[in-house]
Amino acid sequence: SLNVNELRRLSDLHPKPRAIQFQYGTAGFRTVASILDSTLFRVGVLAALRSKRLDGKTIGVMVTASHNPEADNGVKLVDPRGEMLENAWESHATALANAPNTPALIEAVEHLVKVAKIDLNKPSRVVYARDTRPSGASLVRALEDGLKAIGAETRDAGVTTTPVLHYLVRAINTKGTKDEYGPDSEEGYVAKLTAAFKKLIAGKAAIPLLVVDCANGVGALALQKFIPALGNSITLHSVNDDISTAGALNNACGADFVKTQQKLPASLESLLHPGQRGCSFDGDADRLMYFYLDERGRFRMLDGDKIASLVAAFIVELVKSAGLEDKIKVGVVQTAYANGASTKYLSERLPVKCVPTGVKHLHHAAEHYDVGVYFEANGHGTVLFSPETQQALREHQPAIPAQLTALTHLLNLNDLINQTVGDAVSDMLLVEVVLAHKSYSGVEWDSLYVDLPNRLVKVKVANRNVFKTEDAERRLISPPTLQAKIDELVRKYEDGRSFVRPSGTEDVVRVYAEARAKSQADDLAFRVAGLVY
Ligand code: NG1
Ligand code: ZN
Repeated sequence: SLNVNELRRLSDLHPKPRAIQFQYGTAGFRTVASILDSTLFRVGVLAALRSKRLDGKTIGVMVTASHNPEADNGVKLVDPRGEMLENAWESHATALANAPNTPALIEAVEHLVKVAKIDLNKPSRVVYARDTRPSGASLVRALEDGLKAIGAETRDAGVTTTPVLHYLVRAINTKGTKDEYGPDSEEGYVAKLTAAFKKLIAGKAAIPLLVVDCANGVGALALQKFIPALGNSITLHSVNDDISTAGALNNACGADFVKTQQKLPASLESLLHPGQRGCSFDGDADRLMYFYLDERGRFRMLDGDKIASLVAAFIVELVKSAGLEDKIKVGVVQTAYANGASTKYLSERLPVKCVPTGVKHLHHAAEHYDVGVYFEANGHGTVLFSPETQQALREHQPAIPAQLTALTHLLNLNDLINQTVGDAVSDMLLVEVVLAHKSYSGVEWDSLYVDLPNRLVKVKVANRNVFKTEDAERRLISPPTLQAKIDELVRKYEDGRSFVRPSGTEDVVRVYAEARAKSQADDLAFRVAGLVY
């Protein structure tokens, strides 16, 4: 049963700051680190209870604020298969986080135990990790108190990336079963991915040196583990790998900087020569942006949409070469932020679905395909091979040697790709495999289609909750007359498209616009922003 005294004693050590409302959003709880102590404690309680609800399966907790400023932090829960927390429990998380004091928290916990039918006698297991943020260590102590209050068995995965934590959760829960996902350690993960990578590029021309911007975050630590394991299969030059200087994290570097500023971090300027490519991770290494300098030294960005297009086309080819095109259908999932040119390119080749922002939506939609490729334009994404597809690959009897080669590549891709959540390292190796197979440089990859110029702006509004959307966030239903005004504006621009949605991670409304020319995209974005303001 619930040890109320212990819960009370520990909760009193982590009082909730008054007058603050927390919300479990698309990225879990995320805000300035200094107000998160009580939330971490309560997430510990919740994670331990969720594990009991799921018969002692291991639940994950990741402490990170990803690409957000160093002073922020956040926390999200990972379900047993390595996926995002089930929807219904997001509101339980919000309810616990907002209980004003210890008695109210105890009441909320007792209520949750009842409505969610939690058997408190079940075991409870939780694995947790954090990124390199200075606030992480003390927030993890608050989390540990919450886990202790419920009596969970815990495993501290230390300082590591978000995708490694997701992988660990799945690996732990499948250990010793027929669905075993891989060794349940970070070393095991590195070994699994690097072995697959080496097989995939065997016999291909040497890969040119790749510059990797680690955003001065935990991706730098991950790379330090991958580089020796990769040996001479690829040479990675890690930059922005300073995880000890205060204020360096995500500062003027990293995937979010590259995507939003559409320019090369100054710290990379002297490192790239014309023709050479590089890539940027975000602060917890689950986003990846590529770029290269053209022959005139101009910066060219290869974002999540370009990655999706490259990878999806490659997998379609392999499926065909393996003689499996009747059995295995490849589909792509995007959000409204996908560049219109990418959607056009992809739709002409395979099924494409648009879903609301947030990895959980993309992930779930991708699960409906035999092979589902999903990427957000900002570089977060991965590829999912359905269980039936994996079985079909294992059982397929190739008729000719070329089919065997393609089949082997598909099986190795299944190992190379982190199928719990997007991983910048795994995605980077995936991109390099495709480029090696296609003998593409950045130029050929870039020329799959030409991005429509676009502009993303944020607008601070009094209350972002009055903005309600439909059609995968592409249209507003509230405030009532706004969408008609946006439509009227958009009609004036060649290839114009614009939409407005409330952010799930910041207290702002985002306005996206694209059009035939850059000046038009900027103009449209600012005029729509003017309507919103
Ligand atoms: P919000 O703040 O809801 O726009 C941002 C990103 C999402 C996703 C989440 C989670 C954009 C425009 N939005 O969400 O794609 O990555 O953060 O990190 O990039
Ligand atoms: Zn991230």
